[in-house]
Amino acid sequence: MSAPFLARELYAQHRQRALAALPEGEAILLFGAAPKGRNGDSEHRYRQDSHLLYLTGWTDPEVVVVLRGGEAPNFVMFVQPKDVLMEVWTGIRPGPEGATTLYGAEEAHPIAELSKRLPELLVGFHTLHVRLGVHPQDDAVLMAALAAARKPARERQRVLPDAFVSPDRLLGQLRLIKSPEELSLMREAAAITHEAHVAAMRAGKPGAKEYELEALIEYNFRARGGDGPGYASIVGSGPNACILHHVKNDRQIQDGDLVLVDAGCERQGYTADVTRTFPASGTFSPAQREIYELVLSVQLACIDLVRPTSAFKQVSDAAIRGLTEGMVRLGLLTGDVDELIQSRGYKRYYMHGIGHWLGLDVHDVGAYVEGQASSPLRPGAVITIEPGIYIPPDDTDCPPQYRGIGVRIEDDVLVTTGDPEVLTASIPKEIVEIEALCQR
Ligand SMILES: [Mn+2]
Repeated sequence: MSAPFLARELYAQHRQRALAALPEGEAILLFGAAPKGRNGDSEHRYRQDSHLLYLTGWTDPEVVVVLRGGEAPNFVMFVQPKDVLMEVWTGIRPGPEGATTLYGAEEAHPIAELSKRLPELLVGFHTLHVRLGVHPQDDAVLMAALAAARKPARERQRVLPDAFVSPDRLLGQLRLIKSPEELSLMREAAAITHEAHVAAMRAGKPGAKEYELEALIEYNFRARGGDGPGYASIVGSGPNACILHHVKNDRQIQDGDLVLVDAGCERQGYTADVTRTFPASGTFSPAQREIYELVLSVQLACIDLVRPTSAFKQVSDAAIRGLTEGMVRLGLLTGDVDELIQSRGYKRYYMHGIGHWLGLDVHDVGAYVEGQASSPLRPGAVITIEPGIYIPPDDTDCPPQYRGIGVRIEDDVLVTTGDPEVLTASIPKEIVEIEALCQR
C-alpha cells in the first residue's frame, strides 16, 4: 500500500493551517491530477497534484478532496475503492477505509459516489476555492453537482457557491512558507542533488554523451532514495548550453565545451532545482572564465539580497544591473548601462528571470506581486537564484571569443530572519573547486 509520504501529523498540520485560513462559508475542492498517457496503454509515472499532496500526502490517482471551512465534516475524501482485481495490476489501494484510518479523513467514500455526494457537501458555502478551466472533466463534475444541488424539488434559499477563486490564492501563500519538516525534505533533495552534480562533473569529459550524464544524474536521484527528477534534466554541452530548455541531451561533448547541467532531485514531492556549468576539459578557457566569473559574482550578490528586507523585484533588478554592467565591460553590449536596462537590451544574452519560488512544484505557487508592490521575501520561503548569460554561436556582433558560451549558476535559497541559507551550498561552484573536480 502506498503509505502517506510523511508522518500523518505533517499533513494534518497543513490542513489545520488551511482550515484556519479558510473563513466560514468557504470550501476548497481539489481534484487529483489526471493520469497522463504516454503511448498506447502506457502512462507516465503518476504524480499527484501538489495542492492535494500538500493537504493529504495521497499519491494515488482518482481522488477528490473537500475541505470545508467552519463546518463538519471539515475533511472529506473520495478515493479509489478496494478492488482485488485492479490491485493485481496497479498495487494495493488504501480505499475509503485507509483514507480515514491512515490519512485522517473525517469521511471517505468511493470515487464513484462523488456525483451523488458532492452536491450536499457544497450546500452552505458561498465561496469555493477550485481550479476551473484546466481540466474540462473536473469542471463538468462541479457544474453537474451545482445543478443537482439547485434542483427545484430541493429546499429553496439554500446557499450555494457563487464565487469561485483559484486555490492558488490561499494554498499558494501557505505553501510558500515551509515548515521545518518540509525544509528537512528539501535539504535531503539538495543532498542527493549534490551527489548527482558532482558525478556529472567527474564524468563529463570530452567524448562523453549528454545522455550518459543525464543517466548518471537520474541514477543518483533514484539510487539515493529520491522520487526521481523534479523536472526534465537539462544537459547542454557547447552550443546546447545556450538552449534554455535543452532536454534532448543527445550531443557528444567536445574538448573545449562548457557543460551546463540543470537538474534537481525530488524527495517525497519536494524538489531541488540546481544548475552548474563546468569545463569538459577540466579547465575554463580565459573567455569562459570571464563569463563564468561575471555570472557567479552576480549570483553571490543576489543571494546576499535574499533577506526579509528585500522584495522579489530588488533581487531581480540587481541581477539585471550586475549582468548588464558586466556585459558592457566585456564588450558584449555597447552603450549606456541605464539605457540598456531601460530598453531591455540585456535580454539579448540574459533572457529569463532571476528565479522563482521552489517547493512541491519546481515553479512553486506563491505570488510575486501583491497589489501594486513586488512580494517581500518572507522567512520560510525558498527561492532559486539563477542568473545566466547565453551567447549564441552564430552571434557575429560580439567579440569572437565569447561566441557559443552559455553559463547559468542556480542555487536554492531559504529566506531566514537573518542571513540567507543556501540549501544547495555544498555543490561546488567556485572555479577552483570545479576545476579540481573536473581533473581529467
Ligand atoms: Mn530554476
